[in-house]
Parts: sequence; C-alpha cells; structure tokens
Amino acid sequence: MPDADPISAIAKAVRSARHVVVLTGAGVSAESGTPTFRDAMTGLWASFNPQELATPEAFEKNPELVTRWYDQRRIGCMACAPNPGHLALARLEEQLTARGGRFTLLTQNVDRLHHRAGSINVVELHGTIMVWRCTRTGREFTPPAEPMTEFPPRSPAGGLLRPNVVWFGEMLPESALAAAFEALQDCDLFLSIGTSSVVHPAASFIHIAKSAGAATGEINPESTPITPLVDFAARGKSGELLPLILDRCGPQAPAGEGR
Ligand code: BV8
Repeated sequence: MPDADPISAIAKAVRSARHVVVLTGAGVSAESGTPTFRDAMTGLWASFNPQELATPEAFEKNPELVTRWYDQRRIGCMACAPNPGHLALARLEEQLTARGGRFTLLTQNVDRLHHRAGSINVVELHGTIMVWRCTRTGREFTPPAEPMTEFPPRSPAGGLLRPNVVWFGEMLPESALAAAFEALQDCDLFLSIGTSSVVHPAASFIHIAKSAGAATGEINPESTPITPLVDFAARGKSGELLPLILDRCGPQAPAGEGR
C-alpha cells in the first residue's frame, strides 16, 4: 500500500543516508518525451514488439530493420532534454557527496539523459544507444548527431555497426554488474524509480539491497512486482516527486549521522 506521506519518509531517509543507490528505468525519461520501453512505439514501429527487436537474433535476421529502429530512437533521445526528475537526481548526488556520502545511479536507460543532467556516478547497466560498435573488430564509434544514411551502417573495417546496448539474452557488461553489486551490498538506502521491475537482473537488485540492511523505496505512477517489498511506496511521476524530495532534503547531516 502507498504510504501516507512517502515523500517525507524518503526525504528523511536520504537526509540521514550514508550511501544511496538509485535504480532508474524508462519511466524516468518519460517526461522528457522518450517513449517508455513497453509503450507502443509510434509510426513504423507500432506493429513491432520492442522486446523482439532488442535481441541478437533480430539483428542477425534483419540488421537493416533493427539499426533503423535504433537510429530513430537515438535521434529521438538527442532531441529530448533532461526533465526535473533527472536534474533532481543530479542535485541529490551533489548534496550527498558534498557531506561525505556516496550516491550510485544504476540506470537501465540507454539515452544518456542522466549524464546530460549532470549526474556523475552513473552505471549504464544496459549500455547506451549513443555509442555503436563494429561487429567485426569491436571498435566503438560515436555517430554524428544526425540520422544515419546507410542501413545497416558499416564501420571503416567493413563490419556491421550495432548499438552498444545489451540485448535480451546478452550478458550485462561485467564492469557494470560488478559496480552494481558492490554498491548494492554497501548501500543503506535503495530507491527504484520509473521501472516496471520485470527485466532481470536489475529487477532483483532490491533483494541484494534488503539483505544488506538498506531501507527501500519506489517512485512509480503504478505498482510493480517490487511494490510489496519496499518500505516507502510513492505513487506519481518522477519528474514531479523527485523535486519535492530534493526540497524536503534541506540541510543534511554529515554522512552516516542520525541513523
Ligand atoms: C541477462 C537495452 C544472462 C536495449 C534492455 C531471470 C528471470 C526471468 C528472465 C530472465 C532472468 N534472467 C535473464 C532473463 C532474461 C531477460 C529478462 O529479464 N527478460 C524479462 C523480460 C522476463 N534478461 C536478459 O536477457 C538480460 N541478460 O540476464 O543475461 C541471461 C540471459 C538469458 C537467460 C538467463 C540469463 C538482459 C536484459 C537487458 C535487455 N535490454 N534495454 C534497448 O533499450 O533497446 S531492457 C529494456 O527494458 C530497457 O533497458 C528498459 O529500461 C528495461 C526495463 O524496462 P523499464 O525501464 O522498466 O521500462 P518499462 O517501459 O518496462 O516501464 C516503465 C515504468 O515507468 C513503468 O513501471 C511505468 O509505470 C513507469 N513510469 C511511466 N511514466 C513514469 C513512470 N515512472 C516515473 N515517472 C513517470 N513519469
């Protein structure tokens, strides 16, 4: 059940936290205008299931279709701006680290809006759509900020270029997983924001945080499979609720005090 005043409860927990870990999903970017992962895509993509396009098999079978879809998303993300939710997370990180605390932002998003909002310690669990790599040499490229003209795109070595994202059925980058597990085992507050909590392994991160003794919270307009597990459940949009939490964080005690 959503709490009577979860915003104040979350702000209180942030104020006294030593290490906050935040997990974000596509919902955090929704108010920037990027469709969430499970929203019906518009136009050409309305008849495709994103989950079927975000796989190595789809790329193998139809590299033109898959790279067109990703390049359209890449251009769409670049046309969006960080929203007040992204900006509030960057400010919370700044405040926490200024008082000697730790802040780790684990994101499932591939749009780099957290980076553009000023967040520093960002772990991209599912890679990024802004970097592509050669399937022959593994070399990475940052395509120019305009639509690609050749599909599927090729590298100078002649190999097909693919987005540097993690597809369904692919392992997450080892460095990202290691950073996530270290942060989850060390944190004393875990907040899951704007994710449907159905994609693994991110969907199971709350269990690691709870076994580390962390307090847990969720910000989402809807309930998710982890809602029954959290200490604080705030119903609403992250672009509206995160600035409220930031406002209520006010002056913060040095990290770790007041617990
Ligand atoms: C792996 C990059 C080893 C590409 C993505 C265990 C159990 C069951 C299944 C598995 C398991 N382990 C592995 C699997 C298989 C699979 C998986 O989890 N399948 C699910 C669907 C059942 N996982 C994998 O394959 C992972 N690899 O584990 O390797 C392995 C492999 C196979 C089998 C065993 C082990 C790799 C997963 C990564 C896939 N790549 N993205 C791309 O972007 O194109 S996932 C994709 O979904 C995005 O990253 C997205 O972020 C992510 C999760 O979706 P959400 O972010 O939550 O977005 P969604 O639209 O679903 O929800 C939006 C939420 O926001 C909603 O709740 C909504 O209410 C809320 N919202 C809306 N507006 C707002 C808002 N919230 C706040 N404010 C708002 N304004």
